[in-house]
Amino acid sequence: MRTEEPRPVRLADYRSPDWRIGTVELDVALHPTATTVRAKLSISPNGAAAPAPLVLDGDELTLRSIRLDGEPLAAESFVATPDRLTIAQAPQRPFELEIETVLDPTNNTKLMGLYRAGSTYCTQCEAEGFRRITYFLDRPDVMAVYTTRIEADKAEAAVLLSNGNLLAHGDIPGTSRHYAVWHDPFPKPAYLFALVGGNLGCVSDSFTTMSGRNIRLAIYVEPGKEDRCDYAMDSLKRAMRWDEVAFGREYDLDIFMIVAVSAFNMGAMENKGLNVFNDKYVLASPATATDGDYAGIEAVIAHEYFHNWTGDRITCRDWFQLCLKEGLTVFRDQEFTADQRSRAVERISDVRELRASQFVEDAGPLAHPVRPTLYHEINNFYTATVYQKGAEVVRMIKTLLGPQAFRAGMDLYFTRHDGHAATVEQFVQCFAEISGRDMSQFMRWYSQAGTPEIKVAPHYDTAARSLRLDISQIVPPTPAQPNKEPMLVPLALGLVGRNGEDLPLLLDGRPLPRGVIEVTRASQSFLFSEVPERPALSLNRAFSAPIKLSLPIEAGELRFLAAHDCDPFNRWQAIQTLAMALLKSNVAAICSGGEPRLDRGLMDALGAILKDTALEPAFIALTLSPPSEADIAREIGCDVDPDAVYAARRKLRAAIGARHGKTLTETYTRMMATGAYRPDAESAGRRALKNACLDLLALTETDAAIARAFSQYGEADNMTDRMAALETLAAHNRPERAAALDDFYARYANDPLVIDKWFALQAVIPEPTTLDRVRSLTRHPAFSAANPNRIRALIGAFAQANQTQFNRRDGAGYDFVADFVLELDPKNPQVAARLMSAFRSWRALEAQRRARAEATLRRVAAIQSLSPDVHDIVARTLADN
Ligand code: 0A1
Ligand code: ZN
Repeated sequence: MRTEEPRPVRLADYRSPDWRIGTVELDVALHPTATTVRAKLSISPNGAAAPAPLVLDGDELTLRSIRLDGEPLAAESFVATPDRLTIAQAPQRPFELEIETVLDPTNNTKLMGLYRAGSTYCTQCEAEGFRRITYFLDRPDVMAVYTTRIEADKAEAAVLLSNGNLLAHGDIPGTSRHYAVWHDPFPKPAYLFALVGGNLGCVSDSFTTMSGRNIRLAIYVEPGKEDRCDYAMDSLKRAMRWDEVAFGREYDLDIFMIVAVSAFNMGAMENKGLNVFNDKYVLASPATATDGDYAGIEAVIAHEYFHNWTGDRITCRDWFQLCLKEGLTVFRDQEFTADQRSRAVERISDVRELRASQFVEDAGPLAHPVRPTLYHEINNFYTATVYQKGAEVVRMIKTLLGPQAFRAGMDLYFTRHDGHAATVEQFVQCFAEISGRDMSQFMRWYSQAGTPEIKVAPHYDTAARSLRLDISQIVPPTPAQPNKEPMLVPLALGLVGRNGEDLPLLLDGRPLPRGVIEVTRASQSFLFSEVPERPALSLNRAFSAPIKLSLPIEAGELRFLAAHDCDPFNRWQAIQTLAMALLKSNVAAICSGGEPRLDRGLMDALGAILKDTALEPAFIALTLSPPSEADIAREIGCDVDPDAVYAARRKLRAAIGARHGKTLTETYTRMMATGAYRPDAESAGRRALKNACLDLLALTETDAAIARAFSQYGEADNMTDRMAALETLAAHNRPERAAALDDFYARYANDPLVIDKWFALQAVIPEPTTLDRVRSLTRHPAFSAANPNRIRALIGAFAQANQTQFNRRDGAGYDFVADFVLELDPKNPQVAARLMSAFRSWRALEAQRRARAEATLRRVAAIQSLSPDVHDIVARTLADN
C-alpha cells in the first residue's frame, strides 16, 4: 500500500545486474497455509568493478532461515524485510545462498506467486511474482537453470509439475507424502518459473518434431473435464507444426504441459514447458463453448506455445522490452490463425479489435509508446498497445522487407540471441542487417505513442496520364509527448480501374515493389505514371499500417471499391467508411433533436455483398456489422453522448434488417447446418452469418423475428447458436428474454464458464434497469469476487462493453464500478486496476458525464490506501498533459 508517492522505473536507468545467478535449486513442500520453500542459489559477481551489496527482491515474504556457503548467516550481516533481502557485504566471489521462506498459498488472493485455484496449487510469476516465492534477483536479464523438487500430501496433490523434464519421483517412506523432481536445462528468467500441484485429470498425446524427436503432450484439467480438451490438444499440435514450417522452430524439451486453472488473472502464461491457462482458454465442447470460444482457445494455445521461442528461448532484457516478446508473439499467432482459417477474415477481425481497444487507448490519457520509457506498475503495461500495436509494428517490418528478407531476419534473430535476454534494438538490427536498410526512422513506431493520421489528396492529370498523391501525416500529441517526428509508414495501395481490375503501379516510372509506398515525411508527393484512367484509390490495403486515413473519396467510389476491390480488407473497409460517415452525421442529428437519415447507397452496397455467394460467409457477417460504439465515439472525438451513439447504430442496424428482410431471411435459411456441430472456420463462418441475419431481422421488432430467435434458442444443438439467439433476445425487452435467461441459468447452473456468458450478457443490456440487475447479480450465488473470470464477465462487461449504462448520465455506473474496484483492490489489485481503465475515455464525453466521471475518479484518487496498480491507472487517467 502507498505511503509516499512511488518512484517510477525508467528505461534510461537500466544497468546490467551486479550479480548473476547460475543455478536455482528449489525444494517446495506444499501445504495449504504453510508451504515451505528452500531455495539454493549459486550466485556470482557479474564482473562488477566495485563491490556491490547483494539486494534480492521480495514481496510479502517471511524469511525462515538463511545460510551462505552452508553456514548460517549472522543476524547482523543481512537485513530481511517482506520486500527485500540485503547482504551488504556479500562475498565478491561465487557463493551459494540458501534461503528458506514460508508461504500461505490459500490466502494469496492476488493470484501472483504461489496460490490456490480451487484446491489446485499453482504459480504465476510474470512479471514480478517469483519474488513472492523466494528472495531473488527478479528481473528478466537474470537467467538461471532450475531444478525443482516438490513434495505434497498424495491425497491433496497427486500431480506435481514444474518446468522442464521429470528427473525423479516417488513416495516419501513412512508418510502420506510424495515428491517429484523436475529439471529445466534451458536458462530462464524467474518470471517463467512454474509449479503446479493438485488432483488433476490428464489428457495426453504425442508429437513428432521435424527432426524426428518424440514429444509427450499433456493437458491437465479438473477431473471430469478431460472430454473438453480435444480442441486445445488439436490446436497445440497444429501450432507446433506451423512453427516448424513458418519459422523453422522446433520444440526443445521432452514434454510440453498445459494446466487449466479456474482462477487466473489473465488469459494464460508461457512458463517454460509448463503453460498455465485460464480454463476458459482450454475447455470446450459443442454444448458449452461458442465458435468464438473455440477460436480463442486456438489462438491462445498457439500464442503461448509460440512464446517458447519468442519469449522463453529469447527473452526480454527488461520489462520495457515487453513488446519484444508480446508484439512478436501476437503477430505470430495472428499469422497462424490466418493460415489455419481465412486470412481476410482474420485481418478484418484483428483490425476491428485494434481499433476498438488500441486506437481508443492511444487516443486517451493512458496512451503510451509500444515500448514505454517509464512505468510505476509493470502489470499495467500488458496493454493493447504493447500487444496489438506491437504486432502491427512487426507486420510493418515484414511489409517493408518482403517475406523472404523478413524470414531471414527472424532466423538471424533466433540464432544470434538464443539463450539471451534481448532488446528491441537488437531485434530490429537483425532486419537492418539482412536488408541493408537503415531502420532508424522505423524505430519511432516503438517510441512515439499516438495513432498517426495520414491525409491523402489525389490529383489525376488526364493529359499526362499521371496520378499524384500529396500525402501529409501528423502524429497527435499524447501524454508526455507533445511533439512528434514523422513516421515511416508503409502504405500498400492499388489503383483500381473502371473494370474493377488493378491498373499498373509505376512510381516515378518504375514498378512499385509489393505495391507499397513508404511515407517518411510530414508531407510529400508520389507520382504514378502511365495511369490510363482516373482510378479508384485503394489505400492501406490489408491495413498495412496502423493509422487513421483520410482521403476525399466519394460515396460512389466507396461503393465501387466495396464491390470490386481485389483486396478483401478494403472491400470491408469501404463499407465501414460509408457507415462511419452516416453514423457520425446521425449521432449529430440525434444530439440536436433531429432525425437520423438513411443511406440508400450504403444499403445497396450491403445488399450486393449479402447476395454475393462467392464471398465467404464469415466475411459477409463482418461486413454486416457497422463500426462499434467505442469506435464511433473515438471518431467523434469530443462531447460524445453514448446514448446517441447507441441509438444511431441501432437505427442503422434496424434499417438493414428492414431493407434486406427478404435476403436476410433467405440467407438465414441457407446458412443452416445439417449434421453435427463442427468447430472449423467454414462452419463457424456459416453460423456467424446465420446469426448476424437473425439479429438484424429481430431489430425489425416483428413478433415473427422474435419468435424465430426464441425457437433457435430452444432448439439449438450447440452453444454458438443458443448463445447467439440469447444475445438477440437480450436486446429486446420482451417476455421471451426473461424466459430464455431463466432457462439458460437452469440448464448451465453447474458450469461456471457458461454462467459467465449469462452474467456478461445481462451486464451489456443497454437499458436503464441494467445497473440494478448487475448490482443484484453481484449477490447471486454463482458470482464470486474472488474469481477473475466472474468479475470480468459481470463487472468487466458492464464497464467495458456497455457504453450507455456504464456512462449513465447520472454517474451511477461510474460510482458502481469505482466502489467495486475499491473493494477488490486490497485483494486483487491487478484485476482492480484493469477494471479501472474503463474510465480511460472520460475526457471525450459530453459535459455532464465528463463531470460525473471526473468526480468519481477524484474520489478514488483521494483514497490513501490504493494499491500501486489502481493508483497508477487513476493518476494517469486524471493527468492533463
Ligand atoms: N505473458 C502472458 C500474459 C500474462 C502476463 C501477466 C500475467 O500475470 C498475471 C499472466 C499472463 C501472455 O502474453 O500470454
Ligand atoms: Zn504473450
